[in-house]
Order: sequence, then C-alpha cells, then structure tokens
Amino acid sequence: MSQHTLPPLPYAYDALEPWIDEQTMRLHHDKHHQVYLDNFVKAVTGTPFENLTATETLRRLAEVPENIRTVVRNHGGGHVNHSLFWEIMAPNAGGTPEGAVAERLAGTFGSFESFKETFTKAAVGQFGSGWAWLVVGPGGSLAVTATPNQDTPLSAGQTPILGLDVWEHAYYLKYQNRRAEYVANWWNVVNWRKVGELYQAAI
Ligand code: MN3
Repeated sequence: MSQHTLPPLPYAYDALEPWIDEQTMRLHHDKHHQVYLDNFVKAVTGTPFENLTATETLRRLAEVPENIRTVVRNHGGGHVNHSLFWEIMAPNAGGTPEGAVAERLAGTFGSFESFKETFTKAAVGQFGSGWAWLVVGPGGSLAVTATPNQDTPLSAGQTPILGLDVWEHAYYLKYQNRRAEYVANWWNVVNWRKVGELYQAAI
C-alpha cells in the first residue's frame, strides 16, 4: 500500500461504542481524514517531498516551499494526526499503562491520575479546534501540550505518542457541546499498549 493511501481503521467502525459512536467514526475516518490526505498528496506531488513519509515531511515543515507550506501544515498535519489517533485507540482498552512509559509518566507528573488531570485540562481548555498531546522530547522526557488546528508536535521537534482530537467533528454527533464528557469517556478507549510501543520507538 502506498504511504499516501488512507490506512483502514484497525478495528470496526462501531468497535469504540459506546464511547465513540459508529457514525462519528465513519465520517471522521472516511470523510475528514480522506480530505486531509487528498489535499496533502496534491500539494506535495511534483515536489522533493513527494517521496518522503508524511511524518518526515511534517518534521521538516520549515523546509517545505512557502507556496505549499500552509496546505502541508493543515492537511499533512491532519493526515499524520489522524493516523496516530486511530492507532492509539482500541476496543476493550483504557485502564492504565505499563512499563517504561508508565514509570516515566509517574516520574514526570507524580502519578498516572495527575497526568490524566493535566492532559484532560489541556484537551478541555484548547480554545476552538485542535489537539491535546503527550509528547516525547529530548532524553525520553514526556510533556503534555496542546496545538490549534492540525498543527502537529512533529513540526516542533517533538514526537507525539498520544493525541486527542478535540475538533467538534470528533464528538459533536454524540456529545454536542459537551467536550468535557467526550474527553472523560475517551480514556476508556486509549490503547496503552500501543502508546507504550510508540514510547519505546521514540526513545
Ligand atoms: Mn479530526
């Protein structure tokens, strides 16, 4: 499969019920993500970035030609952000992390619960559309950040290993304006095993 093909969801559209509804997953993956990908591919085609992975291109956003940089930032960002988002969720998930990432979370935030509070605050408090992140920085350090729109921490030299989409399209059908409830329920579908793997790969 081409790196510029929309990866299928790694589970059924209704697999994250009741926390995230099937219709939202269908629209979000098949329509929203597809549009980000299509516009990204259109922008980089015929440029030196055509054959790089999207992740590499977003890491090197500052080098992307100015006439396509905004499209790459918004739509390439949308593509890499959503690709991560589908992966770090799973049915029958949630709970707490294990291993190195669990130790580092506890060391950084004091406890897993206190990490959750910090992340939740970032997600609920992001004004307008955007994302909350757990990112890996130098030396395997962990930090919680938030970005507006589809900006990815990759472009800031960080590696995101957990991300939460707080655009209204991610939750409006089921939760309407109740973003805090969506965020609280989302913890039930976090795939900590995957997050642990991403942490290992990043350090
Ligand atoms: Mn989205």
